[in-house]
Amino acid sequence: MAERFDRIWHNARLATMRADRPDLGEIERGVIAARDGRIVYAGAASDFPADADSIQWIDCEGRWITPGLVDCHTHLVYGGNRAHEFELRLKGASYEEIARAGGGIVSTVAATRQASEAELVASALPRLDALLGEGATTVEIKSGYGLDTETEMRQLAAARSLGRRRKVAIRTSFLGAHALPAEADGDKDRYIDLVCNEMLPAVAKAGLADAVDAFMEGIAFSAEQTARVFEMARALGLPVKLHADQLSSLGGAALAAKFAALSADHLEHTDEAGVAAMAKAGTVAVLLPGAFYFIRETQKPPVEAFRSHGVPMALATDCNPGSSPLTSLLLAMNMGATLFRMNVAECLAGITREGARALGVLDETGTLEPGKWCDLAIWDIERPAELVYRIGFNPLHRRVWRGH
Ligand code: DI6
Ligand code: FE
Repeated sequence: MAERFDRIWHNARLATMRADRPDLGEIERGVIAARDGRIVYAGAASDFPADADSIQWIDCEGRWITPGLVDCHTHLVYGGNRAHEFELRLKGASYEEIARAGGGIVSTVAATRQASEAELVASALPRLDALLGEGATTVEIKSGYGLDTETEMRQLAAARSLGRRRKVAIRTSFLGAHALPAEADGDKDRYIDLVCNEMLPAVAKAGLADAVDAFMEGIAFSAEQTARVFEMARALGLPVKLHADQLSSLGGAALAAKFAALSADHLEHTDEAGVAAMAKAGTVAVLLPGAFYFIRETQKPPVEAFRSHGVPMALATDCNPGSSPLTSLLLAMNMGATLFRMNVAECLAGITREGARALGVLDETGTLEPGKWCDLAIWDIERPAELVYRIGFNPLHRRVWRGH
């Protein structure tokens, strides 16, 4: 008897992004068949059973299908905005100067503390919709603008709520160790006590976080303080990731690797020893060209070293109000190519397969392979390079999340 599917996309060209195929894992005359939201077949039309039966057949008219896009690093949920700070920067102030003068992250903290969960959801929805409008099907969202237990939990709850309002998988990361709140009176160690002993256990108990992140930086937390947060995350069974080596070289990549972090992110100032440690630990390098561009950083992440050591590279928006007000993964790819000299296959893998790996969900999404969720982006393009090459143009034809 003929095998029965829910939906079949045919007459398509596939960029499967499978890790076991070279480049994009392209298939020129391809078919995708789905049942119960999962991919059952993604391959050549010539190998697909001619008598297959399906509730719906979708003729893709030669369009390209990639995996649904993954934005593996965002701070999408926050109150207020920082357009004013941008104006100050245009007058000459640097990102670090503004942070040290009490602006920066802590000004967003004040606005976030004042916002209700409903207000946080409402202000984040247009940003989420911008990502979805370009084919995103999985989006990570961090806390880190509450810096007290109640507001951190409200931010994470707002992030979870976004996932019920739109057809998208939301992965949350607790980033209590993002900045020092004013009421901590400059005592970073005591604040880290609060993060470890109160915030993290409460967040874990409520099931609000899928991972734990920290900002290890001169203007944020030290290696020792970060390690304390990671020890507690480990005790609670939560994977870790790290904002590492963004503005200075403090050995963040090596520390992330020591804790077998899912990812280390930013990495502009990472040295070769850090890269080697990441390779050994299987930690993904998440590169964030939007932040590099927006704060006019000049030190580039060591892309060539990541390549030669075999460290997987992901790309993400880092969408946040201070250093990367970016809601476009297509533009993140263009920046990855133009600013960091990543090639087309690396850019596309960065917002699909490697983004999924950086979130620990590669067995669920990120490539076109049987068994995974049927998360697709269908594009009106002639060749995949167009997705990377164009600036400010969105050729998305249709987005499919879990088969619909
Ligand atoms: N690194 C960043 O670039 C953002 N957070 C972080 O840890 C900046 C967040 C902000 O300025 O609001
Ligand atoms: Fe970030």
